[in-house]
Amino acid sequence: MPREEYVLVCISCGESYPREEVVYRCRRCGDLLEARISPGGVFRLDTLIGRVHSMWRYRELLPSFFNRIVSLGEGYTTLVKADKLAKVVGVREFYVKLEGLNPTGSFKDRGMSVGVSMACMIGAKSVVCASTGNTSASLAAYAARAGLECQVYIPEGKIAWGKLFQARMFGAKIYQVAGSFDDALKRVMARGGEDAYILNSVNPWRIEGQKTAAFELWEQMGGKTDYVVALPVGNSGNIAAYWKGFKELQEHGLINDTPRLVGVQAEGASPIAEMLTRGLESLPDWPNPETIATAIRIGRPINWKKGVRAIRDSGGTAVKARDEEILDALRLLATTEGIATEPAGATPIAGVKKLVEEGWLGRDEKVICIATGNMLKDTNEALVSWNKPQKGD
Ligand code: AN7
Repeated sequence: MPREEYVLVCISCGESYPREEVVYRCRRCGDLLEARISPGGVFRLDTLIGRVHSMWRYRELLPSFFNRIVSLGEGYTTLVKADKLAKVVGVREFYVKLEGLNPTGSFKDRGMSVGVSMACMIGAKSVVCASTGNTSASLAAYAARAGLECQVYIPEGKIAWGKLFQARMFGAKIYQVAGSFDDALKRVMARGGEDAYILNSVNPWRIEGQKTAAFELWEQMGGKTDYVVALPVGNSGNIAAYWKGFKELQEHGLINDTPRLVGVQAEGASPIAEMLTRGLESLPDWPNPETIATAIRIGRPINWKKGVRAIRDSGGTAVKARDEEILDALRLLATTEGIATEPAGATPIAGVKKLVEEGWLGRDEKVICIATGNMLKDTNEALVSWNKPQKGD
């Protein structure tokens, strides 16, 4: 079978770059880049049987040119059917994808497997990212496995302890930045990756790994696409990755229709939802993002153009959830189904509840919510407010 061909293409002006060029923004117009693939062949449902139980089972639509694949067995995560939750929320079928089962406990591992493999390919000695927590935990682990030095920039005091512990355990150099994630990312991007390969989701190879979650939903749902997929949105790299995955399945004739994608943001950090609900043409300024879902405490999503395109082109929508609604959704999921996630991972459930109440989602719908991170990462007791001692206890 011929090998796939890859090239990096600007999403605005179409300028292209060789696949191994280290470039994060189009040099002509400054916009985002996308890794574009011409596959040598494609999988079908039956050709996947017996393949490795990781995202690398979809090898025809992933890079095969690496000299080494840095993998910890990421992907192929469980999709749980949640019948009680379907009843409570008021839809026909409800599923939750447990991305917290990935090696470091979040979906970021999919992107890091491809991204760190690329870092090895180009001969990088050091990798760097800004992070609200999960990206840093994941990059630190994959860098350790690959033998690379890892630097992470995090907003001081604003990431969950479990995630900070992971980055330290995996040996990353940790820099705390006064300010938000957006300030930390600005710091990383300003240095331009001169001494380290940047592995935030502005790096198109991250998206290549994360798109495999869409292939998995297609496989797990028996080749069907008659559902809505709801995801938490921070930088909006992940929702863009799901859209890329579904579009590729469509381009290769594996599906006719694509699912609608719903992006859910925490109200205090919701520039994309604000932009879409108000019909704005560009992202509103959001200088002080704030939410208990620290993973998505992001005011200036670097991938907003890709994310907005994914939501619009899929016929989906964006919705906001208040912190109390996110925590209610988390408790609901936990107590009705025995599934839990970190707060950001419960935002899609809060969003879906709202969309059912508003009538955007009909009672006949099948809904898949992506629980993006493991519950044990963020065990801040303030979250479990229902256990606060009551007066008289
Ligand atoms: C659990 O770790 O941005 O919309 O620096 O950790 O692709 O940004 C985390 C994001 C959702 C949002 N759920 O995904 C980081 C970081 C969880 C997350 C998101 C994140 P994007």
